[in-house]
Amino acid sequence: MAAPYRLHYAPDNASLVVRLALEELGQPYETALVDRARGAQKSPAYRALNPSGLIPVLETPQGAIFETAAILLWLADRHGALAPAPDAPERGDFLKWLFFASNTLHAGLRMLFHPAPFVGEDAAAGQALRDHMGAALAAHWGHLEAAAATRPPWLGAASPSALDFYLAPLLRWSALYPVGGTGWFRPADYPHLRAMASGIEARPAAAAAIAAEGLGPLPFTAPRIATPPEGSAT
Ligand SMILES: N[C@@H](CCC(=O)N[C@@H](CS)C(=O)NCC(=O)O)C(=O)O
Repeated sequence: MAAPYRLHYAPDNASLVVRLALEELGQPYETALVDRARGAQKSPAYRALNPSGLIPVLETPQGAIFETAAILLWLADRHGALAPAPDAPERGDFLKWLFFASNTLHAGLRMLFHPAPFVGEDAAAGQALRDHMGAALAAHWGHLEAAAATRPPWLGAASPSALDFYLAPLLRWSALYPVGGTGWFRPADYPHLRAMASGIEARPAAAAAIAAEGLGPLPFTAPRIATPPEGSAT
């Protein structure tokens, strides 16, 4: 590898979170497109990097790392940025919301977007799960909005955190997917989170991601379906 990092990505996938963090950190990295149209994330070669066959993977000098939150935390610790230091008083609060974003919010969105792995192909069962998850996810976003309203240094501050770079894409996907099924998500209910997303949009990291993945001019506050220059965004 010529650069210290290689990001295995697909446009507008969870790899976007890692791309934003790498850009913000100013770290050189290579990209490797994972061709979802061919199911390349389930290939033996990719599973050798991430046995669950999910995007992203970040190859590092210390080996391949998967799970978005783990990559964020590893990068933050390694580069001493984007997160409160391990001994900082706000470290615990930062960690609990980072893991909430990953374990609860992101995982819940996956169930909303793709109900079939959880309830099978029955359309009514899929819709029932989507209805349930929509209500649950609106509550999850409400918890994060309440946290953001307290103006902590790790959510929506002038200097963005790894959590901000995780939540901005999650806001985007909540507003976009499933196409025709986003009625549960009311952006106006989350003014502090929208302000955070607007701040992220103004950063060079977002400009780089927009160019690389075709995200549109306001990817986090007024998202539209990606038109990536290469690869498929689905
Ligand atoms: N828990 C994983 C979830 C990652 C994830 O949901 N990846 C999606 C793309 S956004 C994926 O690889 N989907 C392809 C598939 O399910 O086969 C993480 O945090 O990295």
